[in-house]
Order: sequence, then C-alpha cells, then structure tokens
Amino acid sequence: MQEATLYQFELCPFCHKVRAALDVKGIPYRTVEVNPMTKKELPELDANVKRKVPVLAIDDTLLSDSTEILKYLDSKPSPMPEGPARDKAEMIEAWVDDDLAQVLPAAIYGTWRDAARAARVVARTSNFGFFHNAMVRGGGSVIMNRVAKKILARRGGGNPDQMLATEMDKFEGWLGEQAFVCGDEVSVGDLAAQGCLTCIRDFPAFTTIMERPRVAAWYQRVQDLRDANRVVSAELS
Ligand SMILES: N[C@@H](CCC(=O)N[C@@H](CS)C(=O)NCC(=O)O)C(=O)O
Repeated sequence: MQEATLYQFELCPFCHKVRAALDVKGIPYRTVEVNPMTKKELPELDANVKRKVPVLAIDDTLLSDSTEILKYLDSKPSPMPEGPARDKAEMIEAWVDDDLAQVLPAAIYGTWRDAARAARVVARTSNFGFFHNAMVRGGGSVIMNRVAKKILARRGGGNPDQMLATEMDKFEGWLGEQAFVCGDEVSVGDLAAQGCLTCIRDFPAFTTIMERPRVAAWYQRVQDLRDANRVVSAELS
C-alpha cells in the first residue's frame, strides 16, 4: 500500500483523530509537522480550501477536514462496524469536533503557564530549526492563550476543567459498560474520541480524565488496537 502523508500540528485534536484512524486501519503513513506560524510545509491546496491541518495526502489526492478524512478512511476495508451502530458512531464523531475538541484547548491553554507549556511541547516535538522553534515557543503561547480565551467566551465562559468534566460525563454515559462506544467493535466514534484525547496526554487534564476507570480502560483498548495494527510508526508516536 502506498504511504500516506499527514500534515499536522502536534497539539491539534483533529490531526490526532486522523492518526487514530490510520493506525487502526493499518494504513502506512508519515507525519509532517507544520509550522503553525508559517504553514509553509502544507502542500498546494485548492483555492477554496482553508489552509488548516489536518491535510492527508493519500491515493494521489489531498484530503482536508478530519471528518471528511475519517469518512474516506472508513470506506477502506474493516475493522469498522456497519449497520445501525454507525449512527451513534457518527454522532460521537461530531461531538468530538463540536464539543470535546473545543473544550480541550481551553483546558490545556487556560493559564499563561499552561499555554507556555503547550508551546514548549510543540517546539520540542517539531523540527523547524532554532529560529522557528523559538518563534513557536514565544508566539505560540500567545496564540494558544488567545484561542483558549476565545473558546471560553464563545461557550459562555466558566471553568474549563469543569467544562471538560461535563463533556467526559457525556462520553462515559455513551460508553457505559461496553468495550467500545458502539459495543464490541471499534468505530469511528472511538477513533475520533481516543485520537482527540491523545493530543493532551502530556497535560494534567489527561491525568484527571484517566481517573475514570472505564474511560481509562477504553482508552487503552483503542491504543492497543492502534499499536497492533499500525504499519509504519509515525515520526511522533
Ligand atoms: N473542522 C476542521 C478543523 C481543523 C482546524 O481547526 N485545525 C486547526 C488546528 S487544530 C488549524 O489548522 N488552525 C490553523 C488556522 O486556522 O490557521 C477539521 O475537523 O479538520
């Protein structure tokens, strides 16, 4: 199978959704870290496509938007459930975009100290050279803190940790006692949610989420599937 290329930001929850799907589908891929300040690593995109990550180069086409990419990858052969479970899986995939991925930045960049830490993670896991790394560390924390404030304002203010807890309560309800959100088989809902959460694994908010035993067991179950099926490890595992 031809190797796919994922253009990503290390701390982008949408990119991590795509990585989870590529892993579980056993599709070989490499990652290219895009400099969030310049985005010069991104390939030429159609004029009507926003220059955002993720962008996936696969099967001689360029795909953007994580939901579209997951749909495309879902059309590849199993392991994915078919039938009525798909509605629930797609509802959860949409929740990841509309709610979980929205509150995560607020929870990890909420204070200046957290924002600086996030920018350090990006700079550390990237290879933009000394000058650009410094720029990402400095400029990145300003941008990230601004993103967090915007999200909070859009969602009516409040405590970001509490917002995240409320979202995770919903997820825990959907998961129930099942192995995966739709039952015994992994679905696009699991990939989107687990992938999205891997993006904050270096942050205290992740430790708090993993204090929920059923969520922690589910997270590890999906991770085990990713590890078992991944064909080529990404540069940044
Ligand atoms: N709906 C898109 C959202 C993608 C998105 O917002 N990506 C952010 C990073 S998390 C981005 O590229 N931001 C850069 C920019 O807006 O200039 C998806 O699901 O892929």
